[in-house]
Amino acid sequence: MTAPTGLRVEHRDEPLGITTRQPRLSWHLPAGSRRQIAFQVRAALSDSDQVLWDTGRIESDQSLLVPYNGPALESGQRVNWTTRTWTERGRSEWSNPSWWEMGLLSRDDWLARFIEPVEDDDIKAGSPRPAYLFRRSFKLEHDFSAARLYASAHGIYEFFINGQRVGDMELTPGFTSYWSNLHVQTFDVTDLLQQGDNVLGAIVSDGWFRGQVSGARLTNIYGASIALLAQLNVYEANQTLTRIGTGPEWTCSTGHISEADLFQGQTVDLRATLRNWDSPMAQPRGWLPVTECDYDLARLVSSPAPPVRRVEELSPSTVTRLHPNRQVIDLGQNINGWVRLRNLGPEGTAISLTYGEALGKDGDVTTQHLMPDLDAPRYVQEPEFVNMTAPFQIDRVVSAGHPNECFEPRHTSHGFRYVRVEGHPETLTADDVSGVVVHTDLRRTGWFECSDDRINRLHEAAVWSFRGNACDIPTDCPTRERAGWTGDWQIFVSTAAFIYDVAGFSIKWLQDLTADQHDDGKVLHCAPETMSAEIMDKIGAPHGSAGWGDAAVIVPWEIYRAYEDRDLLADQWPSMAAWVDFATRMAREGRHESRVQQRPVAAAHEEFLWDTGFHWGEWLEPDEWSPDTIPRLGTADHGIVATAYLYYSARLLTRIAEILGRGSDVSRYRRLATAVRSAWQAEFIKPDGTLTSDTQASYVRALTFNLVPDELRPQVAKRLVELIREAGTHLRTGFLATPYLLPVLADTGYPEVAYELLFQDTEPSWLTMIDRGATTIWEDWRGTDEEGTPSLSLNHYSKGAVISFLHRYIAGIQLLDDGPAYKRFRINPTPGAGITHARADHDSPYGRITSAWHIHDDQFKLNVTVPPGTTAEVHLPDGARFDAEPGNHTYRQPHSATRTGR
Ligand code: RAM
Repeated sequence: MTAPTGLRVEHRDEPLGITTRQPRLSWHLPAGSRRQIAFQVRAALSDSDQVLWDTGRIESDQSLLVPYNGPALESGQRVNWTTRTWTERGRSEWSNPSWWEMGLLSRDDWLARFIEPVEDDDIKAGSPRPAYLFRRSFKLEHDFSAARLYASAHGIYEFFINGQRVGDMELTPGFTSYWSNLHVQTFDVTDLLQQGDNVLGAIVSDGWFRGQVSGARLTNIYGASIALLAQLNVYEANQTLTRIGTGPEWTCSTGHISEADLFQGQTVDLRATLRNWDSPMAQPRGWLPVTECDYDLARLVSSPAPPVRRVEELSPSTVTRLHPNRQVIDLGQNINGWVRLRNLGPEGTAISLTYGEALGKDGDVTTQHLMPDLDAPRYVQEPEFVNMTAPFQIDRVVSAGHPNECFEPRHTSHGFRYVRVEGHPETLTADDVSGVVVHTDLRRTGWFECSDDRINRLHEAAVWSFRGNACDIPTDCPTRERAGWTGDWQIFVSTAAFIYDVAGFSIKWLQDLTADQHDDGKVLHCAPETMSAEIMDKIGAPHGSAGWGDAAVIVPWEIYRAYEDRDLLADQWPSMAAWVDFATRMAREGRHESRVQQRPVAAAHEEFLWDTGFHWGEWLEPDEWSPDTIPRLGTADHGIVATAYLYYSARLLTRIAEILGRGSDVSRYRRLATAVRSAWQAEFIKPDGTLTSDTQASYVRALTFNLVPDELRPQVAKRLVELIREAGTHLRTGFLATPYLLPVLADTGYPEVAYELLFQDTEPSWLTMIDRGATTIWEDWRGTDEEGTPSLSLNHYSKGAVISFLHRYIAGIQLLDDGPAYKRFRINPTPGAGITHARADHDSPYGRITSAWHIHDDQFKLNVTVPPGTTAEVHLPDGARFDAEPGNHTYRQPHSATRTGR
């Protein structure tokens, strides 16, 4: 019989250098089997034949995240492992072996010390700054069998050994809350070294550590100096370990990169390239000593997420010469990354590249809409904000005139579809330039396709928006702010989990959210923190907003649902409980001005009403944005939103406490949730089912979070539909409610209204974006007006959460709360709007799920694939229900039997 497949360690495909001491192992059941009855895992150190750990036969259906429980592992140990299972078909073969390798686990493993360049104070203060080259030569006396490089930096590093680039990761070590977690990358460099003379070289630039971050373009937020940390471990044939670490033997110089900043761009003079600086031939002169620094090594860990890579290259769809000195490249797709330019003209040609998402009326690249549209005088006078409106996303290169010369700025990144090229004597062709797509190298896990091309393009745009905003952290946009806005990821995470494996990516981000959380439980607007409490106070938008801070609860919960990572819930428990306790205290201790006016003596339920503090509220409903939006939000009463989130998070916490077996917390948060729900009802819902805030978003939230008494649900849903009709069958939701809008309509018996909104193509709507040529999702409903004038960012994924309706309702693959990782799921397709076929595939942790339907000659035919180890309940549009075991199934019904509506 066949064997288990798809062996994985933690949530990683390449578990090299992990620092998790008890890595968790997962596998897929043998093809064709239904249920795992027992398993056995066997592990051995790679350099020994002896079994290190053998579980023996364990009666269990667990095939996901089974913790390694053998003898403690040491730094650098490599483990080979295999598994076999017992299913209803008997015992399987052993799987093909897989492996993992431990990283450096303790500070004692580090001989290396951080090194910094010697810099003047004015360089430390200013930005952008040059990238630095570091090098060290050394001799390997003996033959060797293996070598690993462990590296990290304050800044962004690229490593070279004997003139060759090490690995294919980009923007390493990535973005984390650096003083709490600093990631170390591990590289197998056995093939790059030689017996005899060798050189280690690194290029280090500002990156997120001290370069510009956030919409305010703040610099030096983690420190004023960049630093490099690296250690080469070479295992000689006789097992002796030679270690070469960064330290006083290293030297440093500036080189061809005179400026490098993630926002600003990169400036390179290829004539200044130091030839062979990283190869053993050269003996460079004039290199300077480095400063050794004793920074904390205890925060060094491996990343739970996959690395950032160059994942794809796009050829330009057009190159237009606007006038002799200026041409515009159109990639045909808005992306995050950079260009690779292979034709740099004759020696001394100075080329500049300006990256943008839109063209102005003149056909030239415009970036005006990417400048923060705030009440400028108010902010710009603050010394921290000087950069806020400076031009950005500009690379500059001067050619050295060498054949095969190439420019690729790997110390910056840009959000763009268009590039303005100035100073190039020739008209560029597709052979000269490509767009390099750069983001976290996530594993694709989901696809959707249907008979309507515009809906398919909407899906594509949402996928690209996510790809454009998954550059080591989930960002709001890859241009103006590039910040890990908590609200945005809270909104999108469950949608992202349909299309990519975002477990490791989210866990990494949550570690930073937690690290930066304040002692009082307050969660910041962004993770990692990019704008301090002082700065947010100055802007008038203090941290701790409902719907944003709730990411602390919602993100772990959604990751648990999609991947069954129970340990994540346990790890995040203190953070999530602290957030809910913070919100509860805020509710108890304060009252909004307007409520004090209206009711001098507080009503009893107000203890559970959260109406103080700063909240973004629903955020960016159609036409909401103006430069004074933030001051207005600062004084508004957001009680109806904040209390709703307090209830939702308290309810999730109750459920999570149950899963974790935290008995007293279960009753505590259940009581809290009940009290908050009653308070919300007492304050915001009228006897006829209308709400005190008569907006679509309020009704959507009330229904989705189950804030409404059962008997009023039909009225509340009816009012939502009325509001939609009053708006000419248009949505009027902003960030928070948009993902729930179509699902809630379908769930309350109005699937046809959901479809009408989905297919609406006058403003505001999703298809307006597609019809106006969007290749990513806009931040504002009016991202581009009728005239083609852009406003705000054109690449914000939040409204793209609508595609979860395509997966969950049109194709109908639904994750059930009591079936994490799709162990139990529902297939419940909702055909409508003349769609004749639809299909979604999802590579769940147990394997591929498919739901594909076709309508032909009044026959509705559904094909379903249920992976081994799971079960599905299949609901047909005529109301029939079936239980489906692992395998492929086909169902048919007359299409005319489809039930729509209430
Ligand atoms: C915007 C960001 C983000 C949003 C916040 C409130 O500036 O782009 O999307 O979450 O504000």
